[in-house]
Amino acid sequence: MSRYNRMNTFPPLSQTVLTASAEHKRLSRWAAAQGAVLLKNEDNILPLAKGRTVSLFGRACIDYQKGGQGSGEVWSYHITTLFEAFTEKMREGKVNMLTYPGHFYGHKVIYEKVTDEPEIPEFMVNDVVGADGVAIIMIGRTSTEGRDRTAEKGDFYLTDAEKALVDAVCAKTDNVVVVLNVGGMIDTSWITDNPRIKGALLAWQGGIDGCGAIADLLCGDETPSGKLCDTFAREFTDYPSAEHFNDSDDYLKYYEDVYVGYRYFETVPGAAEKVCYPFGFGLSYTTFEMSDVKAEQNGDDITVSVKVTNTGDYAGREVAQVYYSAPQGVLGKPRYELAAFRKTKKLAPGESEVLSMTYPAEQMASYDDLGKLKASAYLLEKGDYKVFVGNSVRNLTDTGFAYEVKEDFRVVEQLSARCRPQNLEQRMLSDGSFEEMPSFPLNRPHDKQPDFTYKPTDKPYTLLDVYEGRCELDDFICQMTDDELIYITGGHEGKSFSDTSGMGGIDRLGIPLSNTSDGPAGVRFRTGLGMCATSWPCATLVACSWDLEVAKTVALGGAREMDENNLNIWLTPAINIHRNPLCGRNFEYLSEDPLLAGKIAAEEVRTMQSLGIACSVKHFACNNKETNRNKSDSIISERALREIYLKAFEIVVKEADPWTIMTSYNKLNGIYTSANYELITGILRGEWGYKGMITTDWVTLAVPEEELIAGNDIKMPNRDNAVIKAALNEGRLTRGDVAVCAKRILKMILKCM
Ligand code: BMA
Repeated sequence: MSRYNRMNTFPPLSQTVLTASAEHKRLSRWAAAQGAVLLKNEDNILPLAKGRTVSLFGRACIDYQKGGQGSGEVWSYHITTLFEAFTEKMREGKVNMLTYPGHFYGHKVIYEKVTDEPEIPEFMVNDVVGADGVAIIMIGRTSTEGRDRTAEKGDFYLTDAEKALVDAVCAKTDNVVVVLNVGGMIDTSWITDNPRIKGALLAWQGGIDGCGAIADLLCGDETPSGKLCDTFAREFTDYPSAEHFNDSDDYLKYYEDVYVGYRYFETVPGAAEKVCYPFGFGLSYTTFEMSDVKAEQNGDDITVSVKVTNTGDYAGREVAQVYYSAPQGVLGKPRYELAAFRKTKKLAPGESEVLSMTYPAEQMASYDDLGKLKASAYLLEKGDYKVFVGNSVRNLTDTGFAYEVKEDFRVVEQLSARCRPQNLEQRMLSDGSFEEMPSFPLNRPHDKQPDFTYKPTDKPYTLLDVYEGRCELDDFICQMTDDELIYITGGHEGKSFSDTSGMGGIDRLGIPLSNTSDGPAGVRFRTGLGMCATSWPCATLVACSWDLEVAKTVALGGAREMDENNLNIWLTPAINIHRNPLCGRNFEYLSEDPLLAGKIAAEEVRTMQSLGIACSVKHFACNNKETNRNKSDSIISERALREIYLKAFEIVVKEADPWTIMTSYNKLNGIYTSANYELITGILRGEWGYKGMITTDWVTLAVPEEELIAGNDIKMPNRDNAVIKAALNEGRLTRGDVAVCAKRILKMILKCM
């Protein structure tokens, strides 16, 4: 119970030793190097030969985007620039940098936008050519919560000025390396199609010392080992969700159904050639061979083992990826789906490692939402489920093993229909055609809850009495007045350095206030305090590491900084699916694939909660667009909802038992997620067995009492208590409805003590 006495108190300076420390900066730099993806390396232009002359181009080399904006932005002290990072490498004798570009870009007028790209003097290129040097061009992008990106120049596409820069450099040399400092998918066809660009590193937004990581990678102090967590297509319009992404500010229709990301590009005829860089792809400075491939069934599990050998000249790491290919059957299926993955340790040249990966055969089932075979059931259809292993979805070896289903179909899990759409006219099938969708009714149940009858007492037990076993929680709750129950189901301003509020805080009952703080890239302090924390690599980069150790490192670092600042609930991880490149918050999310997202996030949750820091897995669910996010209705089939958009949450709930989950702002098939009984009590609690606490996002528009009835326990950052009091008095709500929510909040606070 190390925290009880310091909860909701400002930390003494002596306590905050790891926050924004050099040690955490070093760890952040290491993590950033693990998730960068080497897209191109012709003529082995990389790693840079020792002492090679380099010259930096692009205003991003002095204006690095460490992460995205909004609640996910972390205030950090100095962010290393690429110019500084290469200056350090020059001091170490690794490279010889022509230094004036840093001065050139540094002296330009104040840049208005991340994409402002000044015209360069010709001598800047001539000099690097004259020295037989390498021109490194860095392109930066940022995005923010609350606003979506655009499929225009300066966002998904290069600006004319950026294109002119690339053309001016490539006109004189083909020793060109491009670095992408971006938070999400952009057009990469100008890299793929241009032979004069020999090298390309997708470095994402790598946190406080992401540029140090870039320099480590380009100079060979680190070998790239990241793999794409998303498909990079040629044009924005190549994505199946592009056509309708901006149909309306009031709704978002998921017509592409389960065919999102590689599930679309590798399945639907004609889509494959639209891909510049496929899911799971990433080069290394060395080469690897996968051999001794074995796949077998062990009871209900499938185990795949593969020997990975470093056959090249550099130490490096490889990611073994297991995919299955299900029979199309009646329901139709993506051609491949990721089943498991493992990353090798750093292998020296010639060194091997045998990786073994196991997953349950049931994982390959599909959900029959329309009752074509067995309504509302996950089922395996007749035929062979072939198993493959490789190092990207495009580079797979058939293991020769197939999991055979002899019967027409096998029910794996019988559920009930929930969260079905009223007006999704159609949805995509695996051949790219569409089928009509029926309209289903809205459903708003209201359970009868236990009374928790009020038992007044002059000398109430405190929550510490509950914690130390002198009082049962139910008895503790019975001593709470209606007003106290209502009070605890809303957030309250706390005494902390964060800019979000706390949960709990009733002195009469010794309920401490557990303070919250954003966000996925690190602890976000209140703006203007001058307080700084470590900014860790963005979530998308962490996912591209395909390495649970990286997830653990970031989660451990952030949780330690939460703890030493007396903060208890860390509003992370954010695990919505990368459905469309334009979603403004993709930098905070993990992947187009729910298994990769779920496994990475589960490791983060286990890690932070091992320190007694609560997570808040967000935003549950289908927050895949920022425009009008407080009102927009995500309209989606039950199959796509369960198989894709809920799946990462399901993995985290079942494998990591998150203490809190944050519902999203948006509606789901007509009902706000924060007031969606079928989603919260039906699926999350009823089907997955979730026992934790559920918070709204900050300022939701649902009817407050409907949120409590649905099982959304606490309204953040605060609530209008009179509204709930009126609902109680008018019988629209019972004391029990409020008490069961208060109980889950108190159980969470007890875990934080
Ligand atoms: C909301 C959301 C959440 C965030 C919360 C608290 O706007 O963006 O992701 O955790 O604010 O700042």
